[in-house]
Amino acid sequence: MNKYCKGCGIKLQDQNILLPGYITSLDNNICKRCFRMRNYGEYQLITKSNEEFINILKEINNTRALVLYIVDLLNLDKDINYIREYIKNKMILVLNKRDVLPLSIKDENIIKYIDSLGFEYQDIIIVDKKNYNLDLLMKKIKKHQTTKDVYVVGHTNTGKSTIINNIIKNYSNSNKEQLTISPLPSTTLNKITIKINDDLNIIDTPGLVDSGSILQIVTTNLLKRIIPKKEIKPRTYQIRKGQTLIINDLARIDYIEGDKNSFTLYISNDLKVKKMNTRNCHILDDLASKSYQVLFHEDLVINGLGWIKIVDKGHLIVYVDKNVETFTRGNFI
Ligand SMILES: Nc1nc2c(ncn2[C@@H]2O[C@H](COP(=O)(O)OP(=O)(O)OP(=O)(O)O)[C@@H](O)[C@H]2O)c(=O)[nH]1
Ligand SMILES: [Mg+2]
Repeated sequence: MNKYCKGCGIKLQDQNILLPGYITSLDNNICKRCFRMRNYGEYQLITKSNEEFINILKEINNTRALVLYIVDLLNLDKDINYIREYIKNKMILVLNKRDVLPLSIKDENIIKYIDSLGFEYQDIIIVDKKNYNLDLLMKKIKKHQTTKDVYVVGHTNTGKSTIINNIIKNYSNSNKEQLTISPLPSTTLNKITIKINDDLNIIDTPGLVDSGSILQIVTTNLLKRIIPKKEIKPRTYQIRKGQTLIINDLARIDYIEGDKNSFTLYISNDLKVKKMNTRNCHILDDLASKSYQVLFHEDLVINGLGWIKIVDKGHLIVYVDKNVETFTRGNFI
């Protein structure tokens, strides 16, 4: 059988129910895993190697095609430039999930920050799943397109398939088949070519797995609480040395040394935060710890969870699962 799932791109097969791509009838267009995700919200995690992702990038690099590089504004990578190691194509940098960042932040300030990271692009745009700037994105695609094919790349879960679904819904007459989307990593498993019209094919790709993300180590229930669904309401805490913040029993930040400081948390509204004295606190102290001397106006990022905007310099210790990456950067907002 040489048929591929219209939801995730996996090769379909009717031989083994335990292997990916299984279908019960040759008439099915989507695999069992996509069917269950779409109809029952039942997620089956498939672990993908990043080697496949990199091979796809190399293939794209051999074409002249325009690339949409999708970045999740809430989970800005430590280094968004990594993709340039593999592809030199013309690119539109698409900053997604605007809807969950506070509305009070101006788009131009977001772009100014991204520009300070030195990423080279043909164009840049801020979008979200509610079609914010979708018309403008289509105009920009038309302007920069070099061939019929336009590839969509980026980390897993950044919303690549969601954006393509919105383009299908709003711009395609010939094609109404929707891609599978889900809050779990590695939903899309293979390249999928979608004909939007006679002049445009959009090609969805599987995302690069971020092994340092907290989303890789939590249960599906917790994952749903960590991923913000609504506009984040930043939470500010006045902190003195000797005080500790605990984020939903997932991460702990001790303020060891420094003047009175202000920590603003940009995390899902569904996560609980506690402030307590470090001296009496034994919560999470068996987790891996990392010490940071933060400078004036820096963020502490906990990959997948969000970030803490810190106003003044000081010494912190962060406790979080050893597989979760943490780093500091200049204030994003
Ligand atoms: N709040 C918000 N959520 C979004 C947005 N775009 C996508 N999502 C959510 O992010 C999750 C991942 O979306 P997908 O479209 O499956 O992401 P993907 O990049 O295709 O992921 P892979 O196929 O795993 O590489 C889903 O739960 C989406 O509903 C957005 O603009 N805002
Ligand atoms: Mg996808």
